[in-house]
Amino acid sequence: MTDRVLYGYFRSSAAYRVRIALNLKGLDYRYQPINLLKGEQRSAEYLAINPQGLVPLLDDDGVRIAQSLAICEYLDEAYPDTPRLLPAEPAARARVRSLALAIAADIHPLQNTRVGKYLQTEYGKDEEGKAEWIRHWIRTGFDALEKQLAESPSRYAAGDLPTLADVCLLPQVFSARRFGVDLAPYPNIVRVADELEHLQAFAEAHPSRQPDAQPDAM
Ligand SMILES: N[C@@H](CCC(=O)N[C@@H](CS)C(=O)NCC(=O)O)C(=O)O
Repeated sequence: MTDRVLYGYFRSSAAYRVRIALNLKGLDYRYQPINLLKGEQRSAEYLAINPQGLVPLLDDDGVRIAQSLAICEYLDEAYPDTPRLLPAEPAARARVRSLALAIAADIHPLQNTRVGKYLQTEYGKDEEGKAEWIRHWIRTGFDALEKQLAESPSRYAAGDLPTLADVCLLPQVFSARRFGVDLAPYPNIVRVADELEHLQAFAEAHPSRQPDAQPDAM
């Protein structure tokens, strides 16, 4: 039997992506919580398996991969008989990657714990200042994403089947709600998120359903 371990944190949106991907593909895994608030991502033990000091990390029977999008693409390539996260046709594939990266590369890094800490220690931002910084970058990214979804509306972010774009979208909407972003200007993003929330693979990956969930920190 394959020994597959996902190192994550219930509220990490990058780990949330990988949980969705594993669920969509029907791949079993063990979940190993890494408490980001306690700094466990920087423990010597964790750095030995992931020098990047971030979650998620997937250990797929000895194949260790950091970075959520690399993990998702690995799963697509290593398990080609499971539902695909990326379409085969080049233009459709590029659109899915483009939407996914707009979230994973351009929005999400600016809301990271270590960025918030740096804003606090080096620039004197308080909790509200940090939250407003995060809301600003989510709104900037969502303004563009909303237009892209409106230009070619479909059931999910990029067609009638969930893809890597959706794997990134729902966790980002979760974060947007958590940080108090007003989603009224983003009807297409909210519509797609509502569709996704009804899919079992997405629902079971929700932060509140993880073993390390802290209900008062949702
Ligand atoms: N680009 C990375 C981002 C990973 C990442 O930023 N993870 C966050 C949680 S969402 C983390 O581990 N933060 C710990 C910290 O900032 O110290 C990916 O997609 O996996």
